[in-house]
Amino acid sequence: MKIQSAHSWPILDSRGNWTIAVELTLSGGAKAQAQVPAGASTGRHEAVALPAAQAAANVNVEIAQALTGRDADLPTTDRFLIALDGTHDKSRLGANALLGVSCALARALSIAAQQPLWRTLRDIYQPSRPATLPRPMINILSGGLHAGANIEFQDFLIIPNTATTMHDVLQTTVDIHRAVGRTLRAQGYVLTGVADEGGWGPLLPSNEAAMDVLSSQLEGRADIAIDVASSHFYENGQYHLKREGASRTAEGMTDLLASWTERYPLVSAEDALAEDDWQGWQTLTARLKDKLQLVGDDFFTTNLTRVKKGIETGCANAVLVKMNQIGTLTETFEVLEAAHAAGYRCVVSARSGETEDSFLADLATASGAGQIKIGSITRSERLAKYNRLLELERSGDLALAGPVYGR
Ligand code: 2PG
Ligand code: MG
Repeated sequence: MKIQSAHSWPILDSRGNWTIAVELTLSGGAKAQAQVPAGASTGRHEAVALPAAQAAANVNVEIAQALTGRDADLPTTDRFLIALDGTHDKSRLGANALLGVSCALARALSIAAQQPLWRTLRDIYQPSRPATLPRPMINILSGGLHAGANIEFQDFLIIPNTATTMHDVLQTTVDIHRAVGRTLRAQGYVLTGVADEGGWGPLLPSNEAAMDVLSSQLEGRADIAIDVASSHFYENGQYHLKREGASRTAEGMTDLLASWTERYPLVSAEDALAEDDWQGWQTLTARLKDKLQLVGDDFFTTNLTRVKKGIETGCANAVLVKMNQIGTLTETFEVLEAAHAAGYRCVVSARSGETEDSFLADLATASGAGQIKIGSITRSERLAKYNRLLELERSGDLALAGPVYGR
């Protein structure tokens, strides 16, 4: 099978920013689209997304010309595009242009093979690892860059660890999301809508207040995960918690998390320290790796070189995997493979600027990553993925991954 044509055009994402859609047609007639997400709290080491119009033009002219007539093999195409771009960060053609092509090709191949997307991805990249429905960590309260910096920490999430089906995971989430909303209103917080990922974004006095409200509504049905997204309030060696009028060193942040593991059912912490605070991460990991899943997002940026360095230096014990941080599916699966081989866990993640594309649900399932982070249950760009997971569950072939606890 050959690639027959590639087209791209600008579309809007969930924040009303322009991103791109890509459509690929194969010689057998299979045709598929993919849509590319975008972050707000982006890591400094992410591959570079170009403005949508420019990325779309690159697909329509240079990439379309280069790909037409080539074999429709996914890893070969990804490597060809990486070489065609020629930069270390995909800044010439755009990581968004490359990812759109990569995902549209995967989907076109699955259509040609008449099988679900997750099976095609698994057959290409992970033939020996069992596919599973990922257990979601789901945003209930938001802060940081996703909620007008009301508090500094970005995500307060639940992991419905007692649920045994995706349906139960989501029912638990609906119950807790509503209960937290009611509690906030009862405590006098004004809720005028939801934050970028569908969680509540109230003007709380401190990060700890968010932990108090959330933990009060769990009823033993879920544990807590947080995304500190700390690079965004780190300056000159200090983590500045403006809302509570305090600053902490890396050690002070580690002390705070250690105390939270004693007081709350906290099992996972993402980007607890900043993206280049390697020394801080080493100490944090040495101290808390047996109690917490310590996830690197901006810290790793789904970049194989950074993940390998983290493994070698004993930093973190889990990787947040975002395909647009690196720009191709082939490199995304390389990171998953390296993490798994080292015993690091993986959380496949959406971006805060999302589209109605459900690709991520199939990616997480195919990879056997075991965990997914998509956002909350009140916005359709998130529900596209959750509802796809429900559809996959219905097929009966896939089990829900086990509960997630700290280590
Ligand atoms: C994160 C993501 C998703 P963004 O930090 O993990 O929540 O946010 O896409 O803005 O980087
Ligand atoms: Mg993050």
